[in-house]
Amino acid sequence: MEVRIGASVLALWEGDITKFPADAIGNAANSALAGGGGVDGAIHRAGGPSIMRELDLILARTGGCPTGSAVLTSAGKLPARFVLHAVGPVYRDGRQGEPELLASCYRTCLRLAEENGAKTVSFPSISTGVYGYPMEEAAEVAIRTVADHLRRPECKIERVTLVVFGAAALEIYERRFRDLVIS
Ligand code: AR6
Repeated sequence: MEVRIGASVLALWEGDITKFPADAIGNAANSALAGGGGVDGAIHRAGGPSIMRELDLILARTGGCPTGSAVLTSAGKLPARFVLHAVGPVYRDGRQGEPELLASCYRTCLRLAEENGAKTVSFPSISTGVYGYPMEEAAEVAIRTVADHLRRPECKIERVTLVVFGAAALEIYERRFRDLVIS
């Protein structure tokens, strides 16, 4: 499923994000940039050790990455030039600034992608695994935030693909996608 927004395309895809070619691949990381399970584990396994070496240098320089922000590395053996390591919020009750922090992850990644000349970007559903963000609410934030970015006349990104894992997540994203950007 995909839709044209301004001069760009927003698409949905189900599957393993490490198999999906894009100039920049989003990751759901943690503020210690320490690697982990879920999509983070898959990205490091598929990309190889060079990604963690770059993150270690960033960590030494900055002390980590705050929630709601992101850092960029190269992509090792992944079918991409860059990985955008975003730190999503841990979901508590939705009233601790989670939606704004989650939106800020997507915005920061898109800005970093543009600054580095990436034209195509893929994102996993940040925060919806270990960090417990309800899929329905996270889908709304992801779709709205990316669509808002693509609508800006100065947007340089040509295609963003939201890559979700599993049929249940796809169904939720498709429903929100129809409500928010197709109808
Ligand atoms: N491709 C696409 N999506 C995936 C993949 C994959 N290969 N694997 C999992 N997902 P999570 P978080 C989906 O837990 O909630 C890590 O340990 C998954 O189904 O990866 O932001 C980090 O190091 C879910 O919908 O990220 C952090 O410590 C979504 O990706 C912490 O987990 C995000 O799930 C971050 O937690």
